[in-house]
Amino acid sequence: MVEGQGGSRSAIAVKLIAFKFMHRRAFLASLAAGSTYASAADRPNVLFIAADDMNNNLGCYGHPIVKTPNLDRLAAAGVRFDRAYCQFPLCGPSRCSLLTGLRPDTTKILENNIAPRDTMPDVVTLPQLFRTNGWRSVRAGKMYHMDVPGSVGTNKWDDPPSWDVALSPPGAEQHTQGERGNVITARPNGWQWVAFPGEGKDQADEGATALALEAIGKGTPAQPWFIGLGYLRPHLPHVAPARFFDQYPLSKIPEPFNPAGDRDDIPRASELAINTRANDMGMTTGKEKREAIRAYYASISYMDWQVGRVLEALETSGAASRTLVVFWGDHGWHLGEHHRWHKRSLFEESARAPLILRAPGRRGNGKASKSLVEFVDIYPTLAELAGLRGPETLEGQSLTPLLDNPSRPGKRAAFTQMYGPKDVVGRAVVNERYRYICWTGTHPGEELYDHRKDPREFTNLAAVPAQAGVLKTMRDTLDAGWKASRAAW
Ligand SMILES: [Ca+2]
Repeated sequence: MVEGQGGSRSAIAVKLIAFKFMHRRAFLASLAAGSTYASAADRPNVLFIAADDMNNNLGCYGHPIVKTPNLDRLAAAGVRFDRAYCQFPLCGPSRCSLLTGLRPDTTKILENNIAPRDTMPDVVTLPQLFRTNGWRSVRAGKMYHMDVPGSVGTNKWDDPPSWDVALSPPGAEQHTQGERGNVITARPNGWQWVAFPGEGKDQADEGATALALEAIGKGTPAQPWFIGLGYLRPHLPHVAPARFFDQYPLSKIPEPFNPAGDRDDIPRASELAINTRANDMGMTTGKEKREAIRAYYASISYMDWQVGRVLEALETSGAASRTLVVFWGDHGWHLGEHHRWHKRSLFEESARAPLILRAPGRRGNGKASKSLVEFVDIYPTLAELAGLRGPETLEGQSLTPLLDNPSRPGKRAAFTQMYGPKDVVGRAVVNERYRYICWTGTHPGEELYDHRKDPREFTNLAAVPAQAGVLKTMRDTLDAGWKASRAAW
């Protein structure tokens, strides 16, 4: 069994850890103004779905192989954001930023295994804003940081004031019985894939779905709900029913492509930041890499299937027409690009992540937006859609103009930052055409990529004399900061 988990897998339903937090802070009332809705029945529910380490390899984002029929349907009924960027490509810092509406420089959470209130005792989180205004707030699975697989089933770095009910379903994770292999031989504990028979009642994501279904079933028009539904997959270990692996014959999975010498122009800091994972995580054969990719894809389809069950229950409940549905990945994930397998990178595959938002009745539903948006924008967007006023200190912008007109220009630039081992500090900015990365600390360096000519970021233009003008513009954009790149609305 997973360390610290205890109990038999068959008894997961009754082994869920429940926490009720009854206290409310009086000061919140002054920060979180009341709803503008005339009656409680007008207030929308929020189904807030996160997937862990989820890059943009979804069918609805145009992936040629990955099958995600349920998320594809959600995207077809909502607005799909094609250029949404996380603020920090690591679970804990990204989630804390998104859930507080504040950037990592403000949250001061730049590493995993820190609870939001460790650095921000008086912060008003997104679910807390809803809770304080009368929504029933439920956490099902991973919302704030949870070390996977090490702390699955615990609430170590949760934020109690965010929730009326908070449950961390335990999961068998890498101990699941089934066909298996190592993604990285040097770290077998959790860095594995498992294709298991049956439906997986011993998986944490199954428990999260069960809780979400229960919470939706308990919903009433008199009290709206906010359900934070956090799936662990496709995060390692890549554990999924065998039938999802079977959707991806190994012969159909291409090996990662990298041109010769690609890494020659990548600064030392970037390689240090992602650590040994820049070296194909020790994988040496094409078969190993294809197996790792297949397992990631299978985990995505498994997560998608779970999402589908919840969306179906929402439809059946009759509440869909008064429910906002959001799907997001906390950051991206490399699958061999630049010989990288992981996050903690400021390349596109790691900094960009999916964001789909379905708000009933919006004119942009069914369309995609190529406008630049940031995850820090999600908080003010949902607050506005629910008629709530968030704290004045929020550092994002409501995206509601894009929900009606997805082709409208968005932000002038999006910002992602990172701190790594060995005093590595990186800041990245993307605009309509270019990505610029500035590394400071003991290993300074710069990167500049032209997405129009080089969308896979193979050629670093920072040292090319003819690009000096672009380089200066991007340096200036980064130095001017996020306030100078806000959308015009
Ligand atoms: Ca290169």
